Amino acid sequence: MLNSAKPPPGVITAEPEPITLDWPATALVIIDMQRDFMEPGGFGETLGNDVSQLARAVQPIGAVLKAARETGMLVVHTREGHLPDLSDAPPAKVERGAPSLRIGDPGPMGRILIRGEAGHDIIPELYPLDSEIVIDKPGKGAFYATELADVLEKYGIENLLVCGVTTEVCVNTTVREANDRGYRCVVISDGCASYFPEFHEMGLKMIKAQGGIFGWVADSAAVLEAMKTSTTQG
Ligand code: C5J
Repeated sequence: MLNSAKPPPGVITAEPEPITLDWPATALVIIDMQRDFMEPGGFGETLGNDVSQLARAVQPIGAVLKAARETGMLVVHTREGHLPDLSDAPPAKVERGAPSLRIGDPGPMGRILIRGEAGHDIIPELYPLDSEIVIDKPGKGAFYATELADVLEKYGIENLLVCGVTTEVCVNTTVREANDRGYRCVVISDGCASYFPEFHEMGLKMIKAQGGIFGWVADSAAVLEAMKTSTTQG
């Protein structure tokens, strides 16, 4: 936690300031914890990244996911990826850079970043339950060209606990999209990770700077403590 003093019941010790959430109106959103980003041979590695950098987020996400499941919180998992015919993949994305394999090419976990392939799926440690929502997204943000806004509205969600990978790409993009749509976003700092530790740090700073211009940042221990002590838990 950010400081050692116990917060009042239900209050998340966060930056830039503590926040109290209406828990029945809160969803846990887990961004792109897919084999394509987390494991060797996937999209992340084709871009030249050291995928071992992301492993640190798995345990904190698992702890919050367990607590969310116990309290009946709405859980949303997202997956970045494209249709097999690449009709939803802009050429500007597919043709970019000089990766070792491009989106759609065959790799050790199936075609890179393609829906239905092994690499596109979520890692076993955080695998969604049948009752949980999985949003397939073609972009970095989870709202772009998806049904996420409709799902959140249907469940009366006003607040998002956001975690996943990578901090500065899909987590940041989704938080910015959500902030513009009026959601309070609490980003779980140790439940996010980047291939570049300095981008992780800056990605979190960008969210909480200027009085929380995009949202709040708290660690998993602070979120778990607030969930445990809250009296409004669903
Ligand atoms: C990236 C993501 N980094 N999930 N996707 O391309 O952050």
